[in-house]
Amino acid sequence: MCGIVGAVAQRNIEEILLEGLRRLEYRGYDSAGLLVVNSKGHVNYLRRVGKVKELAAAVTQYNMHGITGMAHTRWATHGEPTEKNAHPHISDYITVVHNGIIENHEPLRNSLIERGYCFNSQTDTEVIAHLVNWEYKQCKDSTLLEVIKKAIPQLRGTYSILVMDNRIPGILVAVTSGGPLVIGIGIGENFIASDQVALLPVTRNLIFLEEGDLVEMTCHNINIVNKAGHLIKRPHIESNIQYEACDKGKYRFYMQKEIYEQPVALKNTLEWRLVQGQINLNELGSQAYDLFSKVQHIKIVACGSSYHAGMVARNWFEELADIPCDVEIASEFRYRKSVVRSGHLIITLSQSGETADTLAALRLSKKIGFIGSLAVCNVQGSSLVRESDLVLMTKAGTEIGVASTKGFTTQLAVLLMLVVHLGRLNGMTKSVESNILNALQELPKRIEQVLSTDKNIAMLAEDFVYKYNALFLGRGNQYPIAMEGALKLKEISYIHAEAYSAGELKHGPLALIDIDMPVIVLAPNNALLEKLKSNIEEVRSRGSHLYIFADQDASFISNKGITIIPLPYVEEIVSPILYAVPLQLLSYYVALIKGKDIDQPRNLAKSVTVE
Ligand code: F1P
Repeated sequence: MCGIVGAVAQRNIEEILLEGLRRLEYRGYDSAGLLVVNSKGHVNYLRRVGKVKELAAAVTQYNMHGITGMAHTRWATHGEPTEKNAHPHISDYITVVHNGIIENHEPLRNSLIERGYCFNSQTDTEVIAHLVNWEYKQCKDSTLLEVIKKAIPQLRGTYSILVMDNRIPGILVAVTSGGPLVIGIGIGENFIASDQVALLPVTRNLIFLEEGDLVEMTCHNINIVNKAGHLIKRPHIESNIQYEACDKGKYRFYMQKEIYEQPVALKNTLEWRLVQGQINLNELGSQAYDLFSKVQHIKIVACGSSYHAGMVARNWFEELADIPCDVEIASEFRYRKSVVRSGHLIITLSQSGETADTLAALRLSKKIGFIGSLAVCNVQGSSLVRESDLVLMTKAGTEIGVASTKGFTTQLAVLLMLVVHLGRLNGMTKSVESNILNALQELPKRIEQVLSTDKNIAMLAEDFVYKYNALFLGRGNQYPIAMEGALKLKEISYIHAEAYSAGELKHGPLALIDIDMPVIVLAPNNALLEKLKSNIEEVRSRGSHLYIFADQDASFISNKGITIIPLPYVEEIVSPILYAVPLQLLSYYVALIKGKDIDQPRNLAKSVTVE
């Protein structure tokens, strides 16, 4: 993961770099660093363990200034999150920041050690710094760009890097081998970063780099050489992204705010698509009509919560639109041979649009015969949005908490609308469509009702604080929601949680059941309820405490060993969306009571930009 930002200017850039890092912190936050060179050629260099605010405080304390430089916020891949492993890494006068992984770092490190280099860190990045330094020494008259051209073929992996020679302020060289990089063009100054949001305070005039691009950047010039070695021009794009300087308002945590924003996020996602009694996705344009008329199979690819949304959508596509659909974790899909059928459409799901494995899956799909791609995404201008044939945006607004909440529920809403859109082409009746439309329209109100019972869920959370494990059970479309609930609890409260399809209990997990294992059951009143009740009895008779989320009018009664959490009635089809919400609240409150860093849980990052 990691976020990188660089600048070549004629004014002090340290605050520009720090603001860039604050906006890139979603990519990693275990350490941060910055190196700037001032107009007299003096180098200022600082690294700190922890979040960007630690670095910012140190920068102020040391009164650092500079006109050329680079900064980095890290998500550790090679080496612990220590100051020594924080970027930038330096080899004499060569400075490097890096996002991604150098896969052959070990042989390179060994060979550089043999050549006399001493390593100060455990990172793969330091290998790049020494390698560039070595190549520089081999051809003393070469420019930094020429030297880097020699180093690149020796590096394997997916990465983006910035390099500078501290002795020559005013020049930055950047390389991208699959990792995102965007240039920001200023007036007499230029910038570069892993994500455009880092650059928006200084410019909206952008150039998105492509895989294999090598860039030499000064205050007045930007030279781009493509993978084939040709000097090329890439289009300038005026960014229309609204970066919401998200303030927590009355909330203590972003995750809390984002949970409570769901009724509005859903309204924003739905409203303009539900018109005159119809679900309208005309935004997809006529190209979509041609593509959809050929669709015979769907493959959904995603990671994390987005994968769970994909599992729900798979059931919807098969049940409502009669389209065979399978769903796969992106990191699995990209490394196995899968059979692509005729009329096979790939749908990628990603809140951020930058998840490395999901992007790689999309890129792979273009080579192996899929008829087209559609992305469901929450971030305008993200790589997934730019590279997909068709895009449906969720309108959740910026999601900052690492654990996805409104990103997930709005994804489900968009997917259900897409199911109807495709289902129509496959003969879905008007009455089925209007049932779904009504159910979707009701949803924001029902979610508000769930949110208004937050005090009960906060009380329930007390029961989980001293537990080490939890089991989540669901059937049908509640099974992926059970998975999502378990993921949320793991992510932010560090309680080990597993989800099972309730029917699988007897096939192993029942052995885990005892008084120390709370069991959370998702039990809306649907065709599988009777079956689920039998599963519930199997658990109850073995001593676990059951927490049953059920329709308020269902026939469950709180009893010894059973706590019922009543939820408002919604149409079965949208119940996965509604039932996700109390599980988000539950994990939020458990993490809150345990005093965890809810928005930035340990070892995680909002955007998983390495595989
Ligand atoms: C996928 C994901 C999220 C999770 C966390 C890490 O992201 O696994 O679901 O909550 O933020 O990344 P995306 O592809 O949906 O952006």
